[in-house]
This record gives sequence, structure tokens and C-alpha cells, in this order.
Amino acid sequence: MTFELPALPYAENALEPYYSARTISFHYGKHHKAYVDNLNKLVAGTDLEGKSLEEVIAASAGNPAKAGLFNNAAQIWNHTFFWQCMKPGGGSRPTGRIAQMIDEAFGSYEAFAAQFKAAAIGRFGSGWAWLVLENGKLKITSTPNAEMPVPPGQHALLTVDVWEHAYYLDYQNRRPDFVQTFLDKLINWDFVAKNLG
Ligand code: MN3
Repeated sequence: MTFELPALPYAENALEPYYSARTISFHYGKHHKAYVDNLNKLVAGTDLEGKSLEEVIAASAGNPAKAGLFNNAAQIWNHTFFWQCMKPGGGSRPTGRIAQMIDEAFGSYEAFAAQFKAAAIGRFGSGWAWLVLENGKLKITSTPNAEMPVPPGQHALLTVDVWEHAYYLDYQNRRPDFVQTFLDKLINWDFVAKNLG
């Protein structure tokens, strides 16, 4: 068994004009694919060959000697999750249970959006901003590089990739503009609601 690049949940041009086909062709077709190719090389002939992605992540997390394994495995997971966090015609306001939970946790959608944007902009260098469920409560967090919310303590609901490769072709150095567009035009709230379980 080898790891495979999961199919995108939409066409490469489906998120235009907010997230271009050119960005996705590099971000998915080159960056995400490279993590898959790298991980397959790293596990070949080791005791992790044939294990699931989650098993490789669990076996390598927090172990500096296995940083290469963790970084590539976690980046496969993070990107597969990130693609599902967007959809054509997405963004705007959540509805239903997730909307109610956001109001309870942050006071309002506007307060949630401001905190999420601040976490994404404030992450120095490469990384991710997240909405997670922690002990049954919503929380906004961010992680560096390939790091991710670690279950069972934290359960990922939503993420935005703030590595430069995620936005540079469309937004250049304007990370805040990318994150605002992600909030307004791209978030797949159906996926976020599904992640509540
Ligand atoms: Mn990326």
C-alpha cells in the first residue's frame, strides 16, 4: 500500500476568482503531491510501510528523529483537510448548530472572524490557523509549519493554510486579503458542521 494524492473535491478552476486555478495547480499538483511522493519514499522498507496516514503521524509526532516523516505525513493530512474547507460559492455566515456554537464561544460571527483572521495573520512564517473543538468548546489556534491540532485533546473543524505558497500567486504579500477572502468567499461551512460529528 502506498499513499496517494487524494482527489480535489472540485475542479482546479472552481474557486475562481478568489483562488485561482494557477494557485491550485501548484499548491495541489506540486506541493501536496510532493508531500505524498516524499512520504512514500520515507516509509519504503521501514516498519511504517503499509500503515495508515494517521498511524504514521501518531508514530512520528514529537520525535525529532522522525521529523521528516511527521512533516510530510502531517502536511498530506493538513492539505487534504484544507481543500475540503473551501467550496465554490462558500464563505459568508454559518448557519444552524455551528453558528450557534460560534455565537456562544466568541459572542458573534464578527468576533469569531476577527479572532480567526488575527490568528492567521499573526502566525509568523509558515503554518496554519484553525478552529478546533477542545473539551467540547470551540477555540481558535494556529500552528507552525506542518504542526496540527492533536487528537484526542483537540479536534480540527476548519483550517486555512498561511504558508506563502498558499496565497502568493493570487495575493502576493497580502496575507490579510487572502484570509479575509477565505472568510467571505471560500469557507465550506457544511464541512465544518460535518466535522462537529
Ligand atoms: Mn500548503
